[in-house]
Amino acid sequence: MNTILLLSPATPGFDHGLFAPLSLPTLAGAIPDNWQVRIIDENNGQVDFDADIVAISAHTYAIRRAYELAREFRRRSIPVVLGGNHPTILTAEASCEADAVVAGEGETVWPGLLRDFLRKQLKPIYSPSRYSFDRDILPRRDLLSSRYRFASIETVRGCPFQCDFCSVARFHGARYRYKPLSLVDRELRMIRGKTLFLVDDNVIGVGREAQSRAAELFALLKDHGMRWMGQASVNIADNERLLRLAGESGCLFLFIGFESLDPDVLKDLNKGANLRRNASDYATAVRRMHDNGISVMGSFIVGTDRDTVSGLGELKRFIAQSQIDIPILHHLTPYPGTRLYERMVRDNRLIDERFWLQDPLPVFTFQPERISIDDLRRSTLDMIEGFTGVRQASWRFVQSLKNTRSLRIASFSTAATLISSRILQQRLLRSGEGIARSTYPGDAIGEKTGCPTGSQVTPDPATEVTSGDPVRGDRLINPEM
Ligand code: B12
Ligand code: SF4
Repeated sequence: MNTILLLSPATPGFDHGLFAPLSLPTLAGAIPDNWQVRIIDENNGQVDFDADIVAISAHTYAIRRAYELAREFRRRSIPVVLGGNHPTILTAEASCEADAVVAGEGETVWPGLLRDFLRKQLKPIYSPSRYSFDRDILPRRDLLSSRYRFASIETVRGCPFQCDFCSVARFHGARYRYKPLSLVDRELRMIRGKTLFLVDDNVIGVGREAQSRAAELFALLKDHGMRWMGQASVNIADNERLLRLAGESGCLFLFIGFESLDPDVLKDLNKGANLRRNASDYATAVRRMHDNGISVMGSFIVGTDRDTVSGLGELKRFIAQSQIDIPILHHLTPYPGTRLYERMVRDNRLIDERFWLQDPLPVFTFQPERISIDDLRRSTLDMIEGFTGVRQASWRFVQSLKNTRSLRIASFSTAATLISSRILQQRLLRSGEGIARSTYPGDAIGEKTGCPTGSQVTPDPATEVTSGDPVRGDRLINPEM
């Protein structure tokens, strides 16, 4: 029997023991039965070369390591297929490092691709259309190591929002595609353990259909006696009924992208769900989630063109006094496939136009307009010290305990805040050692082979946002069912 190895590259500097990955088990579930399938997540195991063909999954933040591994497999004459977000968007770049690139979702491509492989006729690029969850494909979680703390599950793809920094709508489309609840039910029966990570980008979504689907999903999770964590837009707090159902269904944590306190930044980021909300609305949203026993991971974006040292000081004070259980900071990063990236390339603002080939991945990829990178680094480190200092960490722990009445949740929240803050702190301290330019040998090879050396977005109809109607913030007012 032929063997295919599905491989996820290491992303050092991030924490990986927590959530079981879903990309590889999902692909494994779609591979014909006459193939032996192996999975290696390099974050949780060691790479070996025991395969007839290897398929590597990579987002931008892991692409450098993906290319390194691809070269090693090809050196050993093992054909390489690359897929995932980055190869889909920068297909030409990825095709320099692979025998075949899959640009798009990977469920339906395998019978044809593996037949081509057996005939030694792999095509350079496969562009499957978006998957409509119409087949009986179940993720092969049985092939994963048992070392992950929480199982993951996906129930929907697509997002009608068009946040400037996010590639989800481009990759998965602007319309929701729901996994049938009968399939979700079958997956839930197969999952060992009772605590889940719902990887859906927004567990509530927007519009009546999305919200009645959310209610059905919560009922199913409740029937299974699950506890779960997920991601939602802040408008979940406007819908008391849905919030109550989420709480009753075992929701422990929600990741909420608050992003900014500044309405102009929210407009710049096109953060539809948050427009017309201010700091006091955020505080109300947090309180309502707590009232339903749900703990809040609140994410804020720093390093935008409007940030100043004093603005970041204000954000620090807001977070310090807020009841957010797990505050998280993200530096604005123009990942390929986003409008932000296209603008940064057009305006020639990227410090390194292929920053994803640097090792380690840089925190600072462009110079914001109103704050120097050194000040931004200092202000962020200062905020992190606030989160992790004994006084604030203990105060937040006590608040979490009071708000959620759960020692388990409060302890987990404190640990998660400390771990995520430390990860960013280390990246920031390393980034102070100087802003490196790409050191990857790809550029030299590119010159020899004619592969692209600069940034380019491959226009690919499969990944264009053509369907669906982008959602504007004003449609989110009164989203009651
Ligand atoms: C879950 C998730 C996480 C989890 C990961 C948990 C885990 N163990 O996997 C957590 C919360 C840890 C996380 C963290 C981060 N994430 Co994240 N995350 C996601 C999310 C919401 C879902 C991914 C998922 O599992 N989908 C379900 C699986 C089945 O789909 P899939 O991975 O897309 O795979 C399909 C296709 O891509 C394709 N495919 C994939 N690989 C391959 C390979 C081959 C060979 C083929 C043929 C096909 C193929 O086929 C699959 C089936 O259709 C996505 C958003 C999204 N909707 O994609 C963001 C996303 C992937 N994350 C993103 C980012 C930026 C991050 C962080 C860097 C954020 C940060 N600053 O800390 C960190 C990095 C973490 C790290 N280094 O490990 C970005 C990536 C952008 C980019 N261009 O790289 C995304 C797209 C979100 C966004 N807003 O843009 N993330
Ligand atoms: S709401 Fe915004 S950040 Fe979240 S998936 Fe949709 S476009 Fe991306």
